[in-house]
Amino acid sequence: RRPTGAVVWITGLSGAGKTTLAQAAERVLFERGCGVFVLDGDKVRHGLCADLGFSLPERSENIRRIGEVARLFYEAGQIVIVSAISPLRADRARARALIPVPYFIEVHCRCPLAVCEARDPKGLYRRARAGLLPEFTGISSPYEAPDGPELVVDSATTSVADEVARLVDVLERRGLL
Ligand code: GGZ
Repeated sequence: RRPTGAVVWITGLSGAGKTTLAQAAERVLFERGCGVFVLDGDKVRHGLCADLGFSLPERSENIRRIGEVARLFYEAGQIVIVSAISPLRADRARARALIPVPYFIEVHCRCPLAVCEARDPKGLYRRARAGLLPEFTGISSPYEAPDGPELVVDSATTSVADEVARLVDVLERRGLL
């Protein structure tokens, strides 16, 4: 197989299922023999971006760094799956601009705020509603949904397996697999 890099950029609210989709897609692509790797916002914030908080300028810098790392791995022929809230359109556009067409695939992992809030696996929404967590996305900090993402998955009504199948389909149609 000719190694073809790509960047799959998954954006969405906290608790929308970005990490779940990223990890499931990683497994499927790995089984198909792809060089694939997940860049997760939450994880990157423990190392590369440990100096950054959640103000909008700090989120922009977080996304800038993730975009640059994604570009390096893309150039090395890897399929990079980014999973980060990346709430601002302009920041995602800047990440997209680093990667040639058609190798950047934006995926909106869509889920109603109420569903994310009901899931609340880490209790972050509860803390945000209580005013204990400032600048929380969807509550007290903006989320700008993508205008023309390559793929939209509705995680409240779609199984993870179906989400992955749809992503694989997009990659195949672009000749990336
Ligand atoms: C949003 C926050 C916040 C605030 C902590 N707002 O769902 P999680 O918990 O496991 O992942 C979220 C993660 C967001 O990091 P990102 O790097 O993806 O954000 S961004 O792209 O906006 O830079 C969430 C947790 O950190 N978290 N505080 N205030 N999410």
